[in-house]
Amino acid sequence: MGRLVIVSNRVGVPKRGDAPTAGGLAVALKDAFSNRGGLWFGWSGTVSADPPDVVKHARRGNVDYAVIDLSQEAYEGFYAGHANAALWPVFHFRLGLLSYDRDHAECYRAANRRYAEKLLPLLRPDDTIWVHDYQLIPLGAELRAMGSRHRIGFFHHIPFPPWAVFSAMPGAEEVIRALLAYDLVGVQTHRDLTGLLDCMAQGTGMKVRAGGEIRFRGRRTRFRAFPIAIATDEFAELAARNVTQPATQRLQASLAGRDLIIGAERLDYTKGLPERLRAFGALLERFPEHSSHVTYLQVAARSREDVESYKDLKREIEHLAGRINGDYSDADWTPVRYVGRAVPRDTLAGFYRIAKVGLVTPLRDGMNLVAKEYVAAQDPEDPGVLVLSRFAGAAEGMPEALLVNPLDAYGMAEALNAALTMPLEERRERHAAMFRRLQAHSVSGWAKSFLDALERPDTSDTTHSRAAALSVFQPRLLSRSAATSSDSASEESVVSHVAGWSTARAS
Ligand code: ADQ
Repeated sequence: MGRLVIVSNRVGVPKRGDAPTAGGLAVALKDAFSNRGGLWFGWSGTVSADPPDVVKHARRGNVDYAVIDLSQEAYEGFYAGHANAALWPVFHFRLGLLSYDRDHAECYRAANRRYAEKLLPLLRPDDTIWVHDYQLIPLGAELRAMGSRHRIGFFHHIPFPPWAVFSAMPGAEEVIRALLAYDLVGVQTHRDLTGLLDCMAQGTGMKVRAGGEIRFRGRRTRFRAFPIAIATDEFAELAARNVTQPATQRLQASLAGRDLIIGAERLDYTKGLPERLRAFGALLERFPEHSSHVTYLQVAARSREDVESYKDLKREIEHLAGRINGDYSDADWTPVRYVGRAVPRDTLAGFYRIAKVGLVTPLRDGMNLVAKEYVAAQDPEDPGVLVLSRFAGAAEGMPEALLVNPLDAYGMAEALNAALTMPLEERRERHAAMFRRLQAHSVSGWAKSFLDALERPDTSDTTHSRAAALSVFQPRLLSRSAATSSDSASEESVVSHVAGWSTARAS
């Protein structure tokens, strides 16, 4: 078996001797390297005024790291510009925030070309290449143009809108066509797969075959859903351990017996933070019995502070939190606590565990790992309740959460009230069903199913990738099918639905 080569926008080279605890994706990908070794290539995270045109190398265990810096111009045009100001909003359905600049789009292509030029000499003929996320969509096409004949897969971590939305971005066809350079393109959910296949059919004008593939110039590109997972048992243990740690104990003591609602994410307009604050305000207005009995803690790690829309968002959140606290606080109670920075993963796990409600309400999200981590962190004997946006990919596999539309403040307030007053038996049942499903789909299984589908396309299509995709395709079917013999019937109906859809689009 050849090496695995992972390419991601940001590569954190671990310090020597670091335990591999960083978090979600890093753990998943390290696991994928574990039995075959390989190369991890991407941006160092450093912007150099005058970048040395060199690749920096490091070796940790059986993984070689190779990273390059970005110039200030590439950072502004490629990363802050086209990737974060054009692609990020359009992929999250936010056309009003889409800011397109032709020079930035050219910088995006040029940065991907440079990545390809630097990566190509490091490759061996039998390497398998796995490219991650929207910053690197054209990388496969650039590598092909330079003669690469490797197996190359691409995983898209964020939502995939239908063509009616995506085509609003100038140059949309070029982005979509670039995906045909890959052998396999993976997205998170059935909903994203539907959007992707729509874009492939309409953006290329090509026939999408039954099962979701396009054949073009002797290459077959397959499109599949691979819902990302977390290391559930490890996270559950981490949370249980951290309940007794000082940070969690201090938070618990400061609540003085009040219920805790928790939200945690990067400070990003896709995460629905202002809408969430309005919903919490609506809870206190509509259900005054909770006044003085509940505290909402929002932990929001700073992110992309040099993009204008992120500065506006920060101001709006601070204003809303201030207003709610001004309207409802008491001398001994502050309803909203806002922590504007990243907190260590183990601390966050302890916080999740003592929170009675996990409030995870993005306007759009590829998956949303916080939803899964919150459920994994709960005490099964006395679990909290997850209030989850129906627009998070995670919602497709978590029907037992209280699903809400994040734009409906009063609807969310009702869900919060239901969560805060839910009887223990119901909380246990909902939690147990979600926890079991999380345990059944490990993060290493996610990486394995993608790589199997990439490297053994003909066998894997009927095993891992299909099973993994089905776990989110039809949550209701899944919960029914767990103990019945209707699995194959359910599976067929889902598969034929997708096949029928793609055939119809193509005609
Ligand atoms: P993100 O948009 O970064 O990921 P998410 O999936 O929620 O979002 O993962 C965030 C991670 O950061 C979680 O592990 C969470 O615990 C951690 N985190 C959140 N807030 C934090 C804070 N304040 N301090 C420290 N850690 C914090 C993208 C896509 C998602 C997709 C993932 C993985 O946007 O939809 O689920 O990739 O594919």
